Amino acid sequence: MIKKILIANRGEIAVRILRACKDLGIQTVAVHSTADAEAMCVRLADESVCIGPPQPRESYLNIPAIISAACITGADAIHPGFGFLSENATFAHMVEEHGLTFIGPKADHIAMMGDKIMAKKTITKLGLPTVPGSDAAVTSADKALRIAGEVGYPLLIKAAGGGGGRGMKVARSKTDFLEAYETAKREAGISFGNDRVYLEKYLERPRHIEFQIIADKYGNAVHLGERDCSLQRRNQKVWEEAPSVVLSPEFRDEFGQKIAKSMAKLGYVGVGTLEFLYENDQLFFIEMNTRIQVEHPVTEMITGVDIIREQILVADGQKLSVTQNDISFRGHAIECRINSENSQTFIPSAGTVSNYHCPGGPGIRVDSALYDGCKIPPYYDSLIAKLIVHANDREQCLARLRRALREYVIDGVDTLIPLHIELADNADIINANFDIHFLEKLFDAN
Ligand code: MV4
Repeated sequence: MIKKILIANRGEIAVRILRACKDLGIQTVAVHSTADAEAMCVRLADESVCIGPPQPRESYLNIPAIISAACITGADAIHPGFGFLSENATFAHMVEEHGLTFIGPKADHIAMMGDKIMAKKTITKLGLPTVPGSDAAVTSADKALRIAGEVGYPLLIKAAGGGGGRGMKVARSKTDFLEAYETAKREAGISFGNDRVYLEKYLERPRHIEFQIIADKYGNAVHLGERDCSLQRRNQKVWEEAPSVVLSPEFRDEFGQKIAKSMAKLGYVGVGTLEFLYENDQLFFIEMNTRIQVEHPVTEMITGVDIIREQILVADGQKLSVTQNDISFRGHAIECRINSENSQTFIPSAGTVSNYHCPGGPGIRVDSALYDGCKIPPYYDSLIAKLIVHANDREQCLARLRRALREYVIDGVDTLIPLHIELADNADIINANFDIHFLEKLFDAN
């Protein structure tokens, strides 16, 4: 039985994990850099350990410091949150080697899904639809050109070690293929230390739809429906919602169960997200995330399942507390990512929060580590709060969102609140008429 968890993260997700631990009666250890000594999770945790200087490499990515902190405090498990070490298979393996529980999937599954070629191969074998393309790494320019001819243009050259949009090159025709291929391969080698690349048909105007799953060690796996994460800018999601307006309940149930059965067959344990591109009424798998995600709360709001609680319980060898029949989808939820960035320029803004007022009332949830007078250091990701709104339908959800955004006060740093106010009033967003290029086009028009 897990009695004490070390939370190897910071900011709002550290607080979110800590809250799940408290609800379960599990003791908590916060770790922090010198820049985060006064952070909310340090204040709320039972114990805390300083693991190094501000630079992530020396603190939140410092494996020896984190594992030592767990051993010294007598923690039984480590929760990696998202980002940082959350999808590092070596870290997951080392945690287990030290007799600690890694709150995440098996190291082998992290490594498998971290290699985007292997991930696609695995998912194809399980019978799920993937984007048409090469079924393996392309190993020479000659072979690449031949496969490109078969797949057709435009196409994308993606890095096996990439993901999240990093290391992609578009080739619009045979003329620009070879140059794009060589560039992609060279850049992949430099960025990821792995120059294996693969080809995919380039979908021009897709939506980004992802399915949440949870699986236990006993072969039980459930899906919690999908999230529509199409509203993003430069591969950073800005706004996520559930359910997606483009999937029918029948399609969701059938497709979701197919995914859950596939994950059970794979022997996957823990929470996971399968990312798809949606175009012409079809979903095509692109990548799988083996961590808890930033946008998990929208799924929690419409299902009532505490995903982090389940994640901890299945890592501890317990059975899933829910079966597929227990899961239903109620109403609509939207999450706005509140980054400490200028709403027009997206330039990050560090500083001290001089005045803080959080919205509330029916259907409102705020996940953050903010408080009056807290510091926003310049060293880390700019996500400082998530406003999650739930209502009986999308229209009411948008009305509540407008109300909550106008109530929210965060003085002292720039935030994306003004951008979200604009989005919540935008006719195309109100009509759910958008794809992954919506925000870029909106900013070009301004
Ligand atoms: C694609 C694509 C179009 N066609 N693959 C970018 C993030 C990474 N997860 C995969 N990405 C894309 N892959 C094919 N075959 C377009 C994107 C893409 C994108 C995907 C999801 C959300 C936002 C995006 C923004 C730009 C490009």
